Amino acid sequence: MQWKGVIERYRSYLPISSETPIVTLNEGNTPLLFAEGLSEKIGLKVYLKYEGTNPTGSFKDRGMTLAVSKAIEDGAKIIMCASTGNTAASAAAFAARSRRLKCVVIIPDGYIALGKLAQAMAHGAQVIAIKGNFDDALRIVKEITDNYSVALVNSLNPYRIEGQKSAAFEICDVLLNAPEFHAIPVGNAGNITAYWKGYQEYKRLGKVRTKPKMLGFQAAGSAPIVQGQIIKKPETIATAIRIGNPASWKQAKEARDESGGLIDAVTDDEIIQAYKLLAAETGIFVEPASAASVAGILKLHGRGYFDQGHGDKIVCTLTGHGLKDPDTAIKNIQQPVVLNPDIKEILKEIGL
Ligand code: AN7
Repeated sequence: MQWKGVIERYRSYLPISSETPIVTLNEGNTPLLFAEGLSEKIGLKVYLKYEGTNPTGSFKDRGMTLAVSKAIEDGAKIIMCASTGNTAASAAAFAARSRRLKCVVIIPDGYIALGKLAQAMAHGAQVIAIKGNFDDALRIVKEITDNYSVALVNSLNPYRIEGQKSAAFEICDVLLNAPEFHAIPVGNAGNITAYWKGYQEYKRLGKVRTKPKMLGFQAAGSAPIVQGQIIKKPETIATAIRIGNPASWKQAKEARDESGGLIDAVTDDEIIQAYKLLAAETGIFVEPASAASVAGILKLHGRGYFDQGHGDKIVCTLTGHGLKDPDTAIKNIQQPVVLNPDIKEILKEIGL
């Protein structure tokens, strides 16, 4: 039977009625891949939840199907978000899919990856770039959506969190329990909030016996939760998580503390190393922000954090596809050699 998206699959766990018009791109049902090399390195069973196979190439589609369906049910004509790129791409696609919503996105000029900008534009969103960062954009979008009849589809919208919790359900449905640890990049902190909600609900309903320790990772130059203060000028190569004042800050700390986990920072160098390792050794191409979860567990392994955990399972969410950000890929990976169309030259280069 064809997969029909996260609302159809998890309808009874979601605030959906028979009246809700469902807008879906058949998102979700993403692969959970065992990572042999990483498991050997770390001494736990490492699984990768690869969200890059969602229709717009990131986890945002899980929440957007719900946010957009509910916006239409509530009579909205226009949806709006601030975005470091992926939310914009997803909102634009679902608005197009609905065939009735106008979509407006506000992005930080010069700091969104090329693929995401291309998506938002291709799907016909109105794209407004501001001379400011994501936090400035979100402040403006909140003010507009508070005062005009425009639906906010950032993760402050509770339906976004409801949809995104489906990723935790999928993991539990495959592993037949929760993993011992769950590692995840943290930007605006909606996703760590959503996963923790999903895991808690499955535990409460008796679908799983345990809950994971939540391990969140921010980029070192954009780590307000780790530093305990707003970062006015966040910086990182991982533009998706270049956020200095996360909307779900409080909920992220609750996820960390209630689960007995942690939120730590990883440097851009650590992110790029993990990014290259994933591409070269697991066959999974992610965008830089996504590699923060793997960079994070490698860092924790380095300081002996997992030493007691042999045999345990850890799931890393890989939030978005590598093709989102071709510039970073080309800058950080070896360039092709250019040769004449001469078979001898080419054989020599290959070493045959
Ligand atoms: C690939 O699109 O905030 O902690 O505006 O695109 O839930 O914010 C994106 C965030 C991780 C962080 N990985 O998730 C946006 C936006 C990728 C992302 C995050 C984002 P949250």
